[in-house]
Amino acid sequence: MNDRIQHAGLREKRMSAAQAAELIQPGMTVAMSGFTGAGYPKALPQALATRIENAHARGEAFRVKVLTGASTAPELDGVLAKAEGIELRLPYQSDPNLRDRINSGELNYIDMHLSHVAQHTWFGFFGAVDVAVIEVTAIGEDGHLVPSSSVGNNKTWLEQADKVILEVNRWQPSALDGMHDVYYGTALPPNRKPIPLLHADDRFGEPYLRCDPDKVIAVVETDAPDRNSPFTPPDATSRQIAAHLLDFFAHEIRRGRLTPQLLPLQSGVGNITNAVLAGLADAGYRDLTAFTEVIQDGMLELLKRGVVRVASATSFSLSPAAIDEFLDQVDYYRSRIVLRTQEMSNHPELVRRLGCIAMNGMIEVDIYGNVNSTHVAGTKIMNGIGGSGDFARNAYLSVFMSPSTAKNGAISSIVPMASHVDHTEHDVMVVVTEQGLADLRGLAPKQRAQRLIEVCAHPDYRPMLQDYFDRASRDSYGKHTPHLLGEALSWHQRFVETGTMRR
Ligand code: 0RQ
Repeated sequence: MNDRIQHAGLREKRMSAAQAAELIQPGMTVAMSGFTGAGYPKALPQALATRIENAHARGEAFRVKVLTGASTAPELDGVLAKAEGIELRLPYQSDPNLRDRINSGELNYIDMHLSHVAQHTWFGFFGAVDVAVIEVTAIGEDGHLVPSSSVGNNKTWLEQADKVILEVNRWQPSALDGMHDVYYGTALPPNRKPIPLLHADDRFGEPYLRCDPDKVIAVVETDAPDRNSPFTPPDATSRQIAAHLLDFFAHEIRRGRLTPQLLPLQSGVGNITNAVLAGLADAGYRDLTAFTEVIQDGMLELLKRGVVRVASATSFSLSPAAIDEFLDQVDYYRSRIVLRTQEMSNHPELVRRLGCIAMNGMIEVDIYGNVNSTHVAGTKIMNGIGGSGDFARNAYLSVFMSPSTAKNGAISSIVPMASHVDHTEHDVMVVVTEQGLADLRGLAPKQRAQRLIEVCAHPDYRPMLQDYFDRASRDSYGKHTPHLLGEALSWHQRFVETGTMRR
């Protein structure tokens, strides 16, 4: 392992995860690496969970505040949630155990824009960061850190934390060296300067993370894989949604509003976006660019085929087969992939400058175009807003996609009033379901409602939505954005009470 830890002083700080976990005390704010199941610490959180469980068994209180880049894995969020060891969590999660505990009210969860996390930490909004726990691929002789499969907020965590625990993960390919671009030119207002990025693949930072070796209190060696799940082929509904979106792109090219190279793509994670990416390849697109958060198997495939020329992201979340492919052609991919801090990958200034095409999933949209990405029935968190808001508000085109129903048709994804709003009507340009694509640009609220009902709603719910809209248009207190206030959320109430939105 010494080839991975070249700094002599840091080699001396090696210890077991259990020993390192002893250095974390109740109530501490612990900032961890990790973004979409990539680059999270593998050993320390499990050892910390054991320490917490032992403390609880002795009747002692022990919880910590956990800050990350985005979602992690069972070995981090899962074990700490099960140990009842989390007091506060931010900014994004997707772990079933943690989700249940958040929804049972056991802990506080702050769901926030991913681009905001670093700056809010610098502004002091979360208080002091006691310990950073950061996975790296290697430590250089001068103490520089080769990041692992995600960069996330690691730059900020390393700078802001009082103490640092490093996990050096031998499983992470040393070929990652050179793929990262960590920008150290950020400043606090009012001293900020323009960020020098003009193209998706511009490099304007450093390949390594800086770290003061004196702050490092432990170095833990690991050899464990990321939470990489195999790629599932898109289902029929996803393929229909993708087909509508591809028709729309072709239409926009014909109208001269897009070129055949489109604009830098941001795509969320999941089945639908995978289908869109696959569809782009099949439709013959070439030389596209991606300015996004996560590079998954689908994006790697597009890079391989030349459909996408370059991709910028903050996380590299691949299945085992895709990792083999990456290692096989590592020089090819290294020249085409840039991994940045999430502060940069999701930066509103850059998204606006590049004119990204943002494509994200949603839970529901209301007839006026307000999108709920996070809360089922307005109260139960699914994952979080993630980066969708960073991109949607600033994109050239912001697209939200979902099947028109959920839970075998018991829920309509088009509702009279969104039960929680993550993206307001002002940030939502295009809505796609398997039924069709509604282009809401240039439409006033009542026009948007009619379009969404006609084009996107499932036929089973379309008459109910039309009936609501017609009565609201007649009886609403105000007629600009007509609503029947006593009825607007009744669909959700009916679902909570009966398990279906159907009457
Ligand atoms: O739940 O698995 O229990 O059945 O939500 O839904 O249809 O599989 O779609 O995986 O794309 O997720 C909005 C959650 C969609 C996701 C959301 C239930 C549905 C299922 C998943 P089950 P699908 P997806 C980049 C950008 C916010 C973050 C974001 C998301 C589960 O896209 O988290 O965009 N987005 N980040 O049954 C009740 C509804 C529902 C519903 C779906 N109306 N009511 N349940 N579901 N619609 C990534 C990052 O930022 C890191």
